Amino acid sequence: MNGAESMLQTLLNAGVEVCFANPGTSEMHMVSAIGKDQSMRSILGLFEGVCSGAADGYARIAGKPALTLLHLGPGLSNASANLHNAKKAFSPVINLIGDHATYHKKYDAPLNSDIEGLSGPISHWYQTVPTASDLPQAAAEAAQVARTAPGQISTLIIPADCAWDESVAPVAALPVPARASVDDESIKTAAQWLKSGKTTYILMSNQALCEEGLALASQINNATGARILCDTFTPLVARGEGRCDIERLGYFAEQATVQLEAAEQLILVGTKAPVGFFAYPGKASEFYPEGCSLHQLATVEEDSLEALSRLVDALNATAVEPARIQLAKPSLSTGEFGPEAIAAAVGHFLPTNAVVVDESATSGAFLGPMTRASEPHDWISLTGGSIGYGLPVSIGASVADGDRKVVCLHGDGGAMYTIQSLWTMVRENLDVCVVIFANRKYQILQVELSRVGAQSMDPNTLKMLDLGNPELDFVKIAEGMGLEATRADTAKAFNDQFASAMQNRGPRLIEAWF
Ligand SMILES: Cc1ncc(C[n+]2csc(CCOP(=O)(O)OP(=O)(O)O)c2C)c(N)n1
Repeated sequence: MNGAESMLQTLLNAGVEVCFANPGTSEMHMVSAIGKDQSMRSILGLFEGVCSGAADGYARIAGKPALTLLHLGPGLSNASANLHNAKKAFSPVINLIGDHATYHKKYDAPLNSDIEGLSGPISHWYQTVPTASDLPQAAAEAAQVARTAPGQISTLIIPADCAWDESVAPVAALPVPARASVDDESIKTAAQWLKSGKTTYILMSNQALCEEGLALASQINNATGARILCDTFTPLVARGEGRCDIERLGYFAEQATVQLEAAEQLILVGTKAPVGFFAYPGKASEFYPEGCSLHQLATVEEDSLEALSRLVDALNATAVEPARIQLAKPSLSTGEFGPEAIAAAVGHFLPTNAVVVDESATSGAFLGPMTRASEPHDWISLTGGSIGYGLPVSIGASVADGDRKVVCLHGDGGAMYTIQSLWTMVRENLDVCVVIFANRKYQILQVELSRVGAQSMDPNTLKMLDLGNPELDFVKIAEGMGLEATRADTAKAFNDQFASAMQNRGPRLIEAWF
């Protein structure tokens, strides 16, 4: 067995099943090993940011890592923005980065670069393999690190000769450490705070936002009156019928500070203290009021679910009923066409167990309330603020579970970053419906321009925030990649097109033109 073959078998042993690839010459032995073996599903992305975003989406739904297969430093660089988003989502990902053969490095050939230097910022762990015989063990460690809670990114740099040289036998899966339990003191403090009579809020994210975590939080809310909130941007939240409601912290400081202004005590579960997405001149960075005490019930690495369950016990609230959402779909709009009408249709037609990937940006204001009591679904958000994640993440989510309808709600500006994702959706026949909010501008930046105090209505300034000249035609763009696409510019047209997309399987795109 050569290094690539033994590495592949090692990764299969560790339960890794999918590879999102954009390879080059230095990865040919890995491509060949994957192709010959056929146990690993390999999916071509036409840009490395598609591969890394897809691996993120896959991890969020499958709860385990996929591979990216990338071409040296430039390939990794192209993948980095969506690896950043994945890292902020605590998505497990294993990057395989090909490099020049060990003996070729010294010539500093054109593609030579500091791959380790590029790996550090987007990885929890990276390693350059020294020989083919070291590759299987390194691959097993990469899988182990990726699967270690809360989910990590490992980057394995593989010189070409380490892939093609004779290697040793594949390595069995290494044990993955269990999530750490929080100590008793942490539970005791939280219980005391909740019984203290002071106004106490609980802010949750990550693992705590699964169906079970939300139900435990609802029990705590019912037993103590504590207000429960979640971060603005969260990897995945269980929503809709039968799930328990959670209030999302607003994006703008004006919203979030008002939501938290009465808090005397803030308990954090699987997240950090809430701060602004950006600083604004003269405004505080912290969203919580001055003098508010903070208690970290569970860090993101620790077992939030177990901590919440022990807290429910400590509050004697195990018999308290969580408040579960009753199905109540919004009525369809027939009036003015825009984000509100679109949100109503999404909430109305969303099928059971759908995955919603949200990069709707400013067009998403109505989506939360309109889908609150829809069919049960999972909601995925942009955790790292690097736009262009939605289309690739939708690929990965659909690959992770092909039985679930994926609905990707995307701003037109963000969509152009990784638009070649549409091609992979068609090629893999993924059940993804993409809705493009075609407002033909960087609307959020037009808002931010005045919020940061940089007021300028100069046409040259506004030109940098406008997408209207020339106009993007997403129907033609999609059709150019073989994707069935339509434009809707009335509520009626959108309702009909979205209903049909929800009833039929397979990839399609609706350009919502308003
Ligand atoms: C990688 C990256 N580049 C640039 C930005 C800055 N940025 C934030 S939102 C945005 C425009 C989003 O436009 P669109 O998706 O059309 O949504 P809209 O603001 O119109 O609602 C840009 C360029 C970013 N967040 N990430």
